[in-house]
Amino acid sequence: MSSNGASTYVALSGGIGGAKLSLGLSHLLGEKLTVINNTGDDFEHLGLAISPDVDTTLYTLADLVNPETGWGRRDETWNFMESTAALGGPTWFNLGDKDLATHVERTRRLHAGETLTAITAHLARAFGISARVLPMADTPVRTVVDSDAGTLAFQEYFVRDRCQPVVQHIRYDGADAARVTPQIVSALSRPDLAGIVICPSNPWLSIDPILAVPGMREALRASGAPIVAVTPIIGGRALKGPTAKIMAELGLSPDIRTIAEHYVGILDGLVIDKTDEAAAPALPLATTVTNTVMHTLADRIDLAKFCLAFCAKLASQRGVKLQAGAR
Ligand code: FO1
Repeated sequence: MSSNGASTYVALSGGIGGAKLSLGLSHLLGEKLTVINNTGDDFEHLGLAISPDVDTTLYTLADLVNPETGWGRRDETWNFMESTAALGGPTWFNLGDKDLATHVERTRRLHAGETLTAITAHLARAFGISARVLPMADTPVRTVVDSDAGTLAFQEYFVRDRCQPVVQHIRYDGADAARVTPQIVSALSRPDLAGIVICPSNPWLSIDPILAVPGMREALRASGAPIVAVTPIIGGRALKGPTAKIMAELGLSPDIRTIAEHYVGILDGLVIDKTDEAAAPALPLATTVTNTVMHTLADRIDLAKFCLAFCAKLASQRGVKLQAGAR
């Protein structure tokens, strides 16, 4: 067991919904939590290395995030953007003055040869975060969207074109060359690892890039810890972002069953919302029902608590099965 006997947990997260649950988990777990973040949204913009999902997790866990948008910093000023506009530079991707420092410092350290993992750990320390915040890889993996408006880099699709293009195919360029980092291997091989939580992020845009890293699925399964996911779809809709729209465009019905089928093979259990309770019995895996809508910090902590309890339940059931069918 770890230092004070408490168990450790790993969360997989991308986007704003993922960061919300990660905040709930961090309040319960502190340094016992490791968050593996999607970096498929990353891009180079204005010569800067931008890692939106990593930064959304950092700002959210540090209580620095803009509460209105869920990304960027609260109490921002926009002098840099105003001056960029005056010079005719691109302003479709808004970089606040405080947020800009994060990108400049990350870029400076990358040019000095530091890994994204080391830089992210430095930023987490600088922001006073006790959880471990990791990128999913230290080499570039880029989510690319083939659409009716052509092939788009993720932020062009998501921010510049406001998710309007019709998605035909999503790919993760660079995934084949990526490797599971030593820090992720270490977090997944701890004997006190008690559960893995896939946050309510967009499976296709935020979680699949993480699972596309060669060896990641195997490392997650080999950890022996129960793997649970919180549904990003409630009553056929996503609370935020283009999940339901993308599912329809990919020819998938935007419902719980599609999410369960998408994650089959990796999941031990699925947490669904009370709205979809009737669908639970027909799903092809262990399912549990609760309120998955997170408006307040208490909601985030309650959902996190529920996920940890679900992991414990699955682990004890697995234990019973093993004893019963002792092989
Ligand atoms: N999202 C927007 O909709 N508009 C923006 O101008 C924008 C700027 C931005 C800057 C830094 C950052 O870390 C995130 C930013 N985001 C913006 C959000 C970002 O596109 C998304 O959070 C993720 O890429 C998908 O979850």
